[in-house]
Amino acid sequence: KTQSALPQDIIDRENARLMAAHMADYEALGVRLARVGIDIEHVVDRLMTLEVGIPSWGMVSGGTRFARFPMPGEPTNILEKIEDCAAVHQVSGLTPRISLHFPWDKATDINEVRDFAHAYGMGFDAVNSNTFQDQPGQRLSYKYGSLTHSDAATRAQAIEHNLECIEIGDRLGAKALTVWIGDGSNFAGQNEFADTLERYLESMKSIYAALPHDWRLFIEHKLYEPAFYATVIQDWGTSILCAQTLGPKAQCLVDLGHHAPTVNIELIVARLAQFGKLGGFHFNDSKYGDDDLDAGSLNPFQLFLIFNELVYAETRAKGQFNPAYMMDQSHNVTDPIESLLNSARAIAGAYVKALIVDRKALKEHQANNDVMMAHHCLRMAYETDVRPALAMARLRKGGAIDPMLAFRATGYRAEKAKVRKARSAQGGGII
Ligand code: LRH
Ligand code: MN
Ligand code: MN
Repeated sequence: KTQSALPQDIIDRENARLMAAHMADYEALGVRLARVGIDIEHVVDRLMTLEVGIPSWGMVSGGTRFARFPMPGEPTNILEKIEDCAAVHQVSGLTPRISLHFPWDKATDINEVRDFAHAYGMGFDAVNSNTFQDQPGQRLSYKYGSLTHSDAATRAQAIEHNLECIEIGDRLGAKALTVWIGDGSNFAGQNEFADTLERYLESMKSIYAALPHDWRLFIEHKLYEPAFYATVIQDWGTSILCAQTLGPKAQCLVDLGHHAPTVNIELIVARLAQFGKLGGFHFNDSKYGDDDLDAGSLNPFQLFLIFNELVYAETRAKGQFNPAYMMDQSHNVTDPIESLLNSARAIAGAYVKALIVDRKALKEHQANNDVMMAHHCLRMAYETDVRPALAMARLRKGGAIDPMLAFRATGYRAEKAKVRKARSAQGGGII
């Protein structure tokens, strides 16, 4: 790594200012955890292995179909997006990879993109294909579907795009392709449920066949939008059936926003993990449906319960457990860098709280059917203030005790506003 996105001396200065208080808090948490038989150093070591990918499409102000409100200094191209991702990683120490989305991130010179990222110490997470929109000059339209389209030539075009994504991803060092399609129907009778799924599997078989040996294929489900009557890959049931049909490299990706409001997502996570089909996550939070709000910003207890399942699944899997953690958020009214820092903190916090659950005691309470004590066991971990452990992990990775304050202190966005062109507010949409 030769480049820094943010001036390190300002981060160091901020850390120095907060150091004495941080050390006192860390020591107090260490004492507290030791009392219940947990070594804080062990927790910090585990946290330091956690890595979460950043969505390239989340680096600019998002929008709804109604409007987009761009902010001064937001990135105008893929290289600037990578630079902003590097800024997030520099202070959080948690986000060393960027997940690209094609053709949105299509660059003429892939090697330049790769080298630019590497210079900042950044790598690449799963690449995403996009057959849910038409691009200028595209031969066949996806209006009535892509991988499941009734027309074979349109399906072939969508397959071809996915193959290109694999090829580009391979050159970047990515190891997975995430496929989310908007295919489905808006009216009863528009198409047959069985026929569209059959065509999906047929298309996905061709994509699966093109995967390099060490790649995975993530199937991302979502219950609705843009198909408002029925979506082809609508839930984890259809997703796991497809993953099982396709083979071992195919796994399910859980985007937290892609479920009906009352659905028990942690239960889905446990089921997928138990059958070796938990491929990864798109972390975010939502109140209604696919709101793409900051992870943990509305429902931190749910995020904790998800990590509680992940920690348990990891102990059961004995080394065979490797979900890809990524974020998928849309930042409509906040600075994307700050929202990603907000989410990084929430994700790391949920993980640490799951790590400090007294699993031995929990098992005993479960065996004794002591419902309240079992629940109490989870609550005690969840209600622990683990911020000093997060700060220590960040510090040891060269990051900031308080990433949000450090980032603000650098004045990064204002600096970028002087040199980056203002982007157009025209049009809604997610990009
Ligand atoms: C679909 C989705 C999927 C897309 C992204 C832009 O709602 O979550 O992951 O690729 O949004
Ligand atoms: Mn997603
Ligand atoms: Mn989504």
